Amino acid sequence: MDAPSPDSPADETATAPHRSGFACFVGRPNAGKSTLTNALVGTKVAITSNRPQTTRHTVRGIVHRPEAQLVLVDTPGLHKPRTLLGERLNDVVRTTWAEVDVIGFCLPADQKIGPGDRFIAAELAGLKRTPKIAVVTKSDLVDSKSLAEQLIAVDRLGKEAGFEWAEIVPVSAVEDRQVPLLADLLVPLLPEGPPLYPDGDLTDEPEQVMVAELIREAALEGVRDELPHSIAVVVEEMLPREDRPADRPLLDIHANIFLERPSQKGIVIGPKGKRLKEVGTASRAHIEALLGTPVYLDLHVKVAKDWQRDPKALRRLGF
Ligand SMILES: Nc1nc2c(ncn2[C@@H]2O[C@H](COP(=O)(O)OP(=O)(O)OP(=O)(O)O)[C@@H](O)[C@H]2O)c(=O)[nH]1
Ligand SMILES: [Mg+2]
Repeated sequence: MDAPSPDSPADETATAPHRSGFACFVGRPNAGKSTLTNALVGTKVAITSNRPQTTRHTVRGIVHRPEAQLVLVDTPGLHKPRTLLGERLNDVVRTTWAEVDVIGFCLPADQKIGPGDRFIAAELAGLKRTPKIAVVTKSDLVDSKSLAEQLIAVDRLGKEAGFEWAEIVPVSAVEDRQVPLLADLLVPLLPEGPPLYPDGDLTDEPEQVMVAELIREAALEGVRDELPHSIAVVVEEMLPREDRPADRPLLDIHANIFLERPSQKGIVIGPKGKRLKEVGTASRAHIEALLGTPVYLDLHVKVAKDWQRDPKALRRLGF
């Protein structure tokens, strides 16, 4: 690149090259990757929950700046797999981090660095050319002394794995602390290039997938133990209702909630269908906000026996 000549305009944005590229967030389940992705994009592109392994596919969120376009790739939490689904999710993470321009390793401020984190750090060490930023998430949950200790521990984690972090930055996605700063740190690590997505696009998730995810997010609320892992949602059909006046449209959405065992149906449906109705009401509000149209949501609960371990079922459910 040519050095700016002495008489070139002082305005930096006029001369700085435009940058664009991909940054992925990785980390253990529940580390706050999806919440952080949403905070950076400024809208909900990925569902979140306090259950581990909420994210099951990569979700792209796009941050637009005058001088850069930063494409964030939220990934499933890397974990010790116990099912075929778990193995598939880990494969998705490894494929993603091998392809991106910069990696953001998310480590919660309120949890001691453990074997899971060291395992991830050791794998990241193999990606020698990709810059790695350590993102200490959920900084609102600890006092400044604990946060300082965690930053030191994270620094050590990199050194022990054999690499230096490009940056170590604490953030709180919930309280919006240092979130724009993180984008500022990621952008210079992207290659020069034109925007990759049209102006204003915030994600490339298909609407049908986002709708299914919003239903799954509502279904995860309040269920415990193994059940969250057993829930999968597929939107079968989204069709505008016929014979509606132009000023009062209605979108019919038919979706199936799949579980792994018949015994799980009662919990998800609830007494007299109460829980299922709550799931419908909660998710419909989010879906209507997303699509900007009134929706009639038709939910059915079905069993796909042991789908997390069954290659055929996984394929049918889109994994
Ligand atoms: N207090 C606080 N909680 C947070 C913050 N970020 C995320 N959380 C909470 O942490 C939990 C997990 O957040 P997610 O964003 O779903 O975590 P994830 O890393 O995407 O999890 P997986 O998709 O399962 O790998 C949720 O209950 C969030 O509300 C934060 O900055 N502060
Ligand atoms: Mg997630």
